[in-house]
Amino acid sequence: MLDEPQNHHALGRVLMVVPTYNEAENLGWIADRLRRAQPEVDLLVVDDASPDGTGRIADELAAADPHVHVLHREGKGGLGAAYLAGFAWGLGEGYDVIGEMDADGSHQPEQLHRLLSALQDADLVIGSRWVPGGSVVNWPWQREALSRGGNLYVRLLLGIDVRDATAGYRVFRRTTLEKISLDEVRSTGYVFQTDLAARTLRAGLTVAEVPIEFVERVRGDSKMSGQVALESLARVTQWGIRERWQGLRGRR
Ligand SMILES: Nc1nc2c(ncn2[C@@H]2O[C@H](COP(=O)(O)OP(=O)(O)OP(=O)(O)O)[C@@H](O)[C@H]2O)c(=O)[nH]1
Ligand SMILES: [Mg+2]
Repeated sequence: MLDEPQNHHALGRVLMVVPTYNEAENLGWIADRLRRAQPEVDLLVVDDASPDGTGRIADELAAADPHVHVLHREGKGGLGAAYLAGFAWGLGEGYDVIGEMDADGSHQPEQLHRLLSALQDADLVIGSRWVPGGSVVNWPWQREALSRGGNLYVRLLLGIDVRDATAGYRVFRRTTLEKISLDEVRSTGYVFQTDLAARTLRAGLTVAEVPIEFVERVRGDSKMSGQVALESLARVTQWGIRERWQGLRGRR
């Protein structure tokens, strides 16, 4: 059954990367939930010198629990940059599976087993809001419309068959991260997620989506900004046009 925790030993060592910027109110809570839900899974906090002391909390958690690790970066460099640093660390440490999860409780550690189970037959698994069974708790309709619209735009323009390409609850096999040229990724904001899904498909690898219940943050401030949204729109449009252009030239 979907909701019964299962044995994921076949996957090897798993690391969840959690980027943080001013998540002092959330980090201890989410780390505790992950450790309880998946005692075998390690956690890497990637903190961008949060002014609210999140980095110090991460250090305390790491000192008390060998499954928790911390990467401190010098300043706010964006979600994508934080993940790239976290992936490099995880690959260097020899993890077999490396995942992504937000610190604000939107991605429930209690549902991680769904993603890990599906990874037995895929190269990337996305916890998806917009597949049957997926849902969002506490979103105003404008936010839902933006996410659905954004995903539709991505799907049409890039021609990728992923329902929730912008979602940030994911697990990758290490072999996937090794094949998708991470050194060429330039996206810093949330478009990073779409970028990596498209790269995985382009590399001929399989992407699976499993339904999750996404819970809007209840504590702390959002880091979503107009600038981040604009980066997404601009980059997706640019990729779409480039692929179309290359497709046309290829047919001549
Ligand atoms: N290290 C690092 N983490 C970041 C940065 N920007 C966002 N994050 C983290 O990335 C995760 C997602 O950011 P959120 O602010 O929750 O973004 P969101 O989910 O689109 O926005 P909300 O719906 O308001 O929560 C959180 O854990 C943030 O703390 C950054 O520049 N650096
Ligand atoms: Mg959030």
